[in-house]
Amino acid sequence: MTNLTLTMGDITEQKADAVVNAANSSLLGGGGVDGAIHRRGGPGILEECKALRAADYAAGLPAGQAVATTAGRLPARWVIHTVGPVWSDTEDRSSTLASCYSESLRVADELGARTVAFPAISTGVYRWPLADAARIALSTVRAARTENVTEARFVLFGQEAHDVFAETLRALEQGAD
Ligand code: AR6
Repeated sequence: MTNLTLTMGDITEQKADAVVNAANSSLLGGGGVDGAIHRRGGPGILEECKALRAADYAAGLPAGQAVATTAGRLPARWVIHTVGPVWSDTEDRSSTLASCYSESLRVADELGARTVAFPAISTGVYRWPLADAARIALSTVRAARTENVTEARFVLFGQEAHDVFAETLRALEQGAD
């Protein structure tokens, strides 16, 4: 059973076995969480991402999937890179967003990670509305069954995101979903 916790802060400062990166399919870096992780974690992460592209993901990592690399100089052992869906007004991509969380947890579990820190995937550059993203993220992690992972920690970047996640979690716990 995974204990679900919420905190406010910068994901690159989290002490956890694994931190999840809101990457893009290229795995070669970007802005937001991705930029911060590569900047702070150093070049070792990009080297492993390039090797993954060359070996297994010539066309890039598809949205909804997850792969692990070293965490470089971050206070973590692994970075798990996952690619969120871009928000669409016309197409329901919720199952892809849910898959980011379940696949990241599956990879973490395989690695033997006990603590995993997640950002609010797709809620920045990819424009997913925060409350809906929170509902999908929290319900997916609550439903996941893990062997090794004992803590899934959501690291929210600012008070507003933290409040939305806290309110959504309360509602889910009260069975109001
Ligand atoms: N720690 C925790 N959360 C953060 C941090 C941080 N250091 N920085 C931003 N956030 P985003 P996405 C929040 O844009 O929407 C990149 O260019 C942010 O406020 O990082 O999945 C990639 O390369 C937001 O709530 O990820 C992709 O191209 C959330 O993290 C694209 O952006 C996610 O924002 C992925 O977009």
